[in-house]
Amino acid sequence: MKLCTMGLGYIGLPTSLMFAKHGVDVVGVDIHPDVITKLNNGKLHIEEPGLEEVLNEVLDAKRFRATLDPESADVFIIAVPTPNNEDQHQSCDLTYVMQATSRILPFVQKGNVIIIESTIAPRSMDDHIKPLIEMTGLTIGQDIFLVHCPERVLPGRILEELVHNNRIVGGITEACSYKGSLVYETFVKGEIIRTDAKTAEMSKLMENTFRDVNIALANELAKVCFQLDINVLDVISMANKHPRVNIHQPGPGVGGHCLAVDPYFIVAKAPEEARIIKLARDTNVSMPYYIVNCVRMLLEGIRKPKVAVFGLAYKGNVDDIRESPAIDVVNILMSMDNVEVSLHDPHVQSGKMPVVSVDDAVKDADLILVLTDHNEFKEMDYDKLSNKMAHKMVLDTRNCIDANKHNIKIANLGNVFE
Ligand code: SAJ
Repeated sequence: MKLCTMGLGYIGLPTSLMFAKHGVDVVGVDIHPDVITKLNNGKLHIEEPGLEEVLNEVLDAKRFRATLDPESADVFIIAVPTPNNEDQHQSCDLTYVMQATSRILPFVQKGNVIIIESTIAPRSMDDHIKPLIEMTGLTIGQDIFLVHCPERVLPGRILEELVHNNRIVGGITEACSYKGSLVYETFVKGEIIRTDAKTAEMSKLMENTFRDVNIALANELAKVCFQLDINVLDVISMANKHPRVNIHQPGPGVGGHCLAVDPYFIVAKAPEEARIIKLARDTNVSMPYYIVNCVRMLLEGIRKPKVAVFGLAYKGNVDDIRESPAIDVVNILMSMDNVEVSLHDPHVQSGKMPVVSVDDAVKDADLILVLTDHNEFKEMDYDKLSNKMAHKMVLDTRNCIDANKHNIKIANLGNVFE
């Protein structure tokens, strides 16, 4: 089998490499020449545990190569970004998916399977992608097979989840679903569930929406508890002792290219009905302002305070800063008069943001503000670090540091003003 993947980002690359590892001849296509050069030289442009080893393994076996242009294959996978449009409800921008799909059309032949893995708004397959493919003159379900198989892997655990997660294969026809499922049987050990395209689209969106709404509930609870002088983290751990309750963790907000983006695709399609989903988004978007307010209160009375921000990535142990709430917090802090801000993130390369070493970041700082739960931050000796600070204050917005291990107070969202 030969596979041609369009898009070599956080999803397209690991997926391509996994197919190659399991004997498929893979050509990966990306529009960025520097990405192509790096990958063909065995170097990654993204951070993901274990991935570079697999890249080198499949390069050595000559099962994978990266290139700028698509070519004929048995199976095509489209894994390009679907950002939000800048319209009222932030609907799904299908531009990249349509462009990538158009680019493979000259190479599509009878018998091919075309798979859309990008997350897309409900009905995108039926209303937009199907008509585009039909321009080839080939009959879907007979000559070629079109499916939506949404990716569901968790950054940081992609290699494991690619193999073990269940997969939803939503075909335009039943024959499409069947052909699509055969492709994933190459390496997927989880259940491969066949359905239609629109059910697959909506299921994927609701998975991320479910999580976003639950995090919003935790964030709302944090605000309510703050008003009432109750420790939100204690409340969550008590309530979660109930066998059917699982309140999520409050924090500086929700980031990444999934949870902070996908729920809007549903809202945009049914704004009158999708009210809880929209409110949850608004709550999560408000969290950076809430955090800055906490910071402002902690720094009250200090004439020209310095805040050392620990963590820019949207979550722990990844280098991805897309939609990161930490970036929003930093931007608000930087817009404030008289506040100096230093940035430290061991996973984010300088260039994307002006990050500095831990020592430079904390020197003369009044507050360490932990915004990302990287392992490095959990293991630091804050007593030692605080000796370099003007004031010994730490606010751990992710509740990731063991406060009992330190003499200085490590505040979190539950006890920030105790
Ligand atoms: N977060 C909280 N509180 C929590 C849990 C998470 O504030 O209790 C924050 C994180 O810090 C982060 C954001 O939410 O900023 C999202 O992180 P995440 O780990 O929940 O999810 P992602 O965006 O890395 O990956 C999600 C996953 N979806 C679900 O778990 C339902 C993954 O399986 C999907 O494949 C991925 O989206 C995707 O690509 O759609």
